[in-house]
Amino acid sequence: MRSRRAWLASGLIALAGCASTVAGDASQPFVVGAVVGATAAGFHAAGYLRVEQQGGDDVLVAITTERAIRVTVMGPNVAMTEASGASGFPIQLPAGEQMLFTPGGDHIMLERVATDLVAGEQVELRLEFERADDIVISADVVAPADLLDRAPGAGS
Ligand SMILES: [Cu+2]
Repeated sequence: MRSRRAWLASGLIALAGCASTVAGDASQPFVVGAVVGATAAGFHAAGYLRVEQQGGDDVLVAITTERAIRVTVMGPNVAMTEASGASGFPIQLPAGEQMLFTPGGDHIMLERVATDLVAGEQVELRLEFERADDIVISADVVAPADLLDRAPGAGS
């Protein structure tokens, strides 16, 4: 019997497929299950997603959004601190691999969001690659208590 987490993950994959501009194009990266934690204006919002690369080697150059000053990468595998001013980008995306931003691991931070991010709404994120076309996705804003269930993880 499939776990609730697995069921949720498959639902998220379907949603991400609708939101991605390049879904189904095997030569392009695509994004699965993007969520952002509900956050009050002025604070940093954590974001989680999985980027899969079925094409050749590429580089994730940046993630941007109109809802925050900038988007950075944080976590145990990122050689930076918030104080260093570095963004954590660019990130290598080798052919056939995936990049997982997950709770407890590396994640993205939407720095000082301009207005409240309210659970139930969506935030547009633009992923910029060295080779592939930009991908624009709509990440679901999720209450903090629901993030572990909704975010992509190693088990989903
Ligand atoms: Cu963070």
